[in-house]
Amino acid sequence: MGRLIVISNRVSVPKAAGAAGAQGGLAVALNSALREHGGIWFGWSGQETEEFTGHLDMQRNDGVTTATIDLEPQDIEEYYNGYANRTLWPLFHYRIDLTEYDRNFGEGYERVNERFADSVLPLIESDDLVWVHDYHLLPLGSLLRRKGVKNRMGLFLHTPWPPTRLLVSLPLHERLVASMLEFDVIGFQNVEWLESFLHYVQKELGLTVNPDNSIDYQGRRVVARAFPIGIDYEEFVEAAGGAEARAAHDRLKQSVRGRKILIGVDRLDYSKGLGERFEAYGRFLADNPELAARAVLLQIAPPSREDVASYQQIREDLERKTGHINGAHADVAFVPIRYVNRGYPRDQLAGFYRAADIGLVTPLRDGMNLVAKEYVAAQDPEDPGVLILSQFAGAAHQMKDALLVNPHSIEHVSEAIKRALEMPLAERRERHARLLASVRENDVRRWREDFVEALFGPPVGPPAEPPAMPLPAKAGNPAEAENPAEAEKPTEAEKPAQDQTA
Ligand code: GDG
Repeated sequence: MGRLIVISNRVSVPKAAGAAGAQGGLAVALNSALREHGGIWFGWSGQETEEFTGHLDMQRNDGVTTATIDLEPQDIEEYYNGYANRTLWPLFHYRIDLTEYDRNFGEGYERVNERFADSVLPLIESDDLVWVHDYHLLPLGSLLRRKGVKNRMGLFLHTPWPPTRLLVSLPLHERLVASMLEFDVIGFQNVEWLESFLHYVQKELGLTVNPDNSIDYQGRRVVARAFPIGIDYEEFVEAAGGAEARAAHDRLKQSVRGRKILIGVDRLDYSKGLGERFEAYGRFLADNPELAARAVLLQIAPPSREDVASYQQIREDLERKTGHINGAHADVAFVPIRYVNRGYPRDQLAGFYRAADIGLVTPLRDGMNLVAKEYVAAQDPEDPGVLILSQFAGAAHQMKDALLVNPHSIEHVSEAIKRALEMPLAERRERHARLLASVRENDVRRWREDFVEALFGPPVGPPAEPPAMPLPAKAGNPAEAENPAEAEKPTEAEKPAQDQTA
């Protein structure tokens, strides 16, 4: 198997020993894949340069080679803040009301993808596998093909894929999606997004989808499949049992003085449904005065994408809602919502999760949502908390033992909070045990192994040792399979997704 070339918008450089565990699960998984296969992680440094030079900053840390480029201000504005985060992100999260269609954004997006292609091209060797991540880089495969790259290339989309009726509102949508078909493997978080993609390909591009969900396009076969992402289970369970997590757990528990704890942990993003969540909590407080003073909602929401206006808007909106609810329900010695606009180290986060009686994960739309999985992994199996999960998170496909809610219905979420607070221990344990088994089994290692295996592709070529005597022709004898349909049968790796949920 060749080396891996991982390409994503940003690169997570492995920290020196001692800061281990500071990275998120995805970075840890990709770094361990890179250590195993060898290779390079390429992307934007996050730094700005006055004029784009294409200079590659190559570094080797902790067994992983990274290569980064700086971008110029116009690139960042049009590609990152523009097309990626003001056009594709809202559109892919079904928010066409927030989607901005600006021709400059589209041009900036293509220009930066071209810059990515030119910069990474000299790093790719003939039998490398190229693994591209996310909505920032959808046309990258086709640009690399145009520059002569013949390698196996895959794309994994971390976000949802929108329904065709929404996607067609994007100018030049056909061109964008057709460019994706230059990848050999296209991965989605679950079968729902996969089916939306296949629907689009048939309806708008007029292509035929084979029974194994592959698509034949310009003489090549593209495999589309669901690869549900998971967390680094072992690492997270270990973190939750460590000293730092225990200290964070005890600190939080002491501070609430016997009250029940609800926890939310989300990047400050409109897709995460924070406003609706706060309203639902306000409704819960109003409808259940006897329980209201016995619970606290801790919402951790580190700011993100602060240069984009809709993100400034959500911040103001949440501050107003928190003030309103706290004003109505607080007491001299008690505040019902603790809204914290900052991030915490992973180990502390694990301790907070473990201290919480309810994990409140209510995005309006989410590719997967790893917080739901982290919450489950951090619980004490003898006395676990209850996960309340949006039916619109990709994770809901796998986590049917959570209390699944419609995050748009403040009544539904409010009732789920009451039900979770009153849930008997036996039911909590049963639900948690099933959720934990699924989180453990479908972890990030499995995700990346499945993807890399699919990317590696079906075995090719004749058997190394041809039989000495020709065997009599017989149906089903692979050595004799002259029927191309027989030879083209999908391998296990190519078969349609076994989204654990289905
Ligand atoms: C995208 C897709 C998909 C959050 N606050 C802190 C902190 N976090 C960590 C969480 C979790 C991660 O950030 C968030 O992951 P999510 O999956 O919830 O969401 P996105 O950032 O939107 O990620 C999503 C994911 O990609 C993977 O494919 O699941 O659907 O949108 O790991 O723990 N980490 C630390 N401190 C914080 O305060 N250390």
